[in-house]
Amino acid sequence: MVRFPDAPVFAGFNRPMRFEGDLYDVEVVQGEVPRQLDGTFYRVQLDPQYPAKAGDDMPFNWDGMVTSFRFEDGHVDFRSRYVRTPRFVAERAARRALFGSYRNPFTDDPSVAGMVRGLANTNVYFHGGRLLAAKEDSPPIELDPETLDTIGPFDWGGALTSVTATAHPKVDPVTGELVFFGYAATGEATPDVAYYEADATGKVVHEAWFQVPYPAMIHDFAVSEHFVVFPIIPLVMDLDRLRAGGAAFAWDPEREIYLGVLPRKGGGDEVVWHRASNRFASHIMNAFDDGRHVHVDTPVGRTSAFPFFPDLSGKPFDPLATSAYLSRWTVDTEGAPGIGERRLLEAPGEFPRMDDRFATRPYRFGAMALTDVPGDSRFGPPTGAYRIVAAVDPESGRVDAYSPGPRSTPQEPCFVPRAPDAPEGDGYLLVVVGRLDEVRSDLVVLDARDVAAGPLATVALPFRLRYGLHGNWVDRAVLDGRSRSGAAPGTGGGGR
Ligand code: V55
Ligand code: FE
Repeated sequence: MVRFPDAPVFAGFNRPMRFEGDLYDVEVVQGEVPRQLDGTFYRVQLDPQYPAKAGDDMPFNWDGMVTSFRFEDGHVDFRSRYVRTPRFVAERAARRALFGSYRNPFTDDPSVAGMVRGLANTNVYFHGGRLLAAKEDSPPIELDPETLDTIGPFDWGGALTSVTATAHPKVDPVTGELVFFGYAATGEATPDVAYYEADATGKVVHEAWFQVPYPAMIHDFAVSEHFVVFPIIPLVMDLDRLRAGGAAFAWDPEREIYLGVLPRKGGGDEVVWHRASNRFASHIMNAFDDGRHVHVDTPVGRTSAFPFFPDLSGKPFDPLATSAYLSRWTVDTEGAPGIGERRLLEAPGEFPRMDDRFATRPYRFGAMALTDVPGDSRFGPPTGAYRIVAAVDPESGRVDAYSPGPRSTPQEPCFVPRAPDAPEGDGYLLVVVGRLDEVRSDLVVLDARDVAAGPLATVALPFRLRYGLHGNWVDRAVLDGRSRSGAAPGTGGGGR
């Protein structure tokens, strides 16, 4: 028998859905879906199959459900499927949770000791002809791009020597290479990191190992033309705490942050650590370099954005203190050690994305979910929740914003170019929007060049989607194998 605890995390709009389905030709209730959109938008959402074995459950510990929106000739077909991770399959057979707390193997049922704990719940990306659903504690799971059926764990033909692989790999759009890494690479709370590059076909061509100043969550990283940058932010991981059944990560407000910088395809002994005082960052919008200075653009906040990880100082969680502002970190690889920081935007937000055809290079277009645009009278007072979608220019600080309404929740925007050779930022933003009062979700299509004008089309699902993390667009030509990427000549496509 399944019964979820009577807790806010499982109530109302957040009630587990656990439903897989197909909806052909979803109703378009407003506007017209641009016919140029020819391909599939994949994303992943969090949906627990069973109530957790441990009482202290949290969203990052829920099963990954991949959704696809297939665009063709102004029509959109929807599909959703759970990723059949080894963990999902074992729990389904047992008809109950066998795995315990988030990232804590010491809380598991003895019957699953040693099993891969991955949930494939953080990102879904396409590279080398494969669709991969990923979580940073395990190897990705390959899916059939058409049916979303699970093919199985993917380890780059045995080349993945780390027990983990990031959910935020980057594609170099010029070479088509996938740049990725695993942290806690030899087990939870270990200081080991493995860095890899795979060529456009998915063959691993580079591997380097190094150790971090202290074990921490390395949720995302930065890749430029000539450098790779690993941010060490003090969401610390500790083996003793894990053994005692405690939280996998805790926020340490005392600890400094580090950026580990090494040349692309450099060896583990080439990492140089740059330090700055305590602050929080999670996702990277983009990075670029001039051969000497590396610039990393990321929303920076004063403290951890995650209420479910304890603060080592004992301070209670303060949602207003978490506001993050897109900022530029600069490291001079030939000068003095240290990290320069400059704020790029005055509007707080997260889920930074870009036009992936310009990833790793200088760029002028980003997209984000915002909690506020100070001074914009169209939006009411901030609530701390994401309620605004925006296209932004990291150079000028220009914000082109649209709010789907105070009772609507936009998820991460995904950019799609209007055509393979369209100028940077000329295209569409695809955004899943939750309608809290209608208990339903829409997929909204915005003009990336005029976001404030509101949706070009609203694709209305007659049911709600779950809280989702990340996703990517894949052009039809790439899915059909006619092109390595539909994004631009010579690009890898698929993005992070
Ligand atoms: C995040 C999400 C995760 C995770 C670690 O920042 C970090 C997001 C959905 O799982 O395991
Ligand atoms: Fe993420």
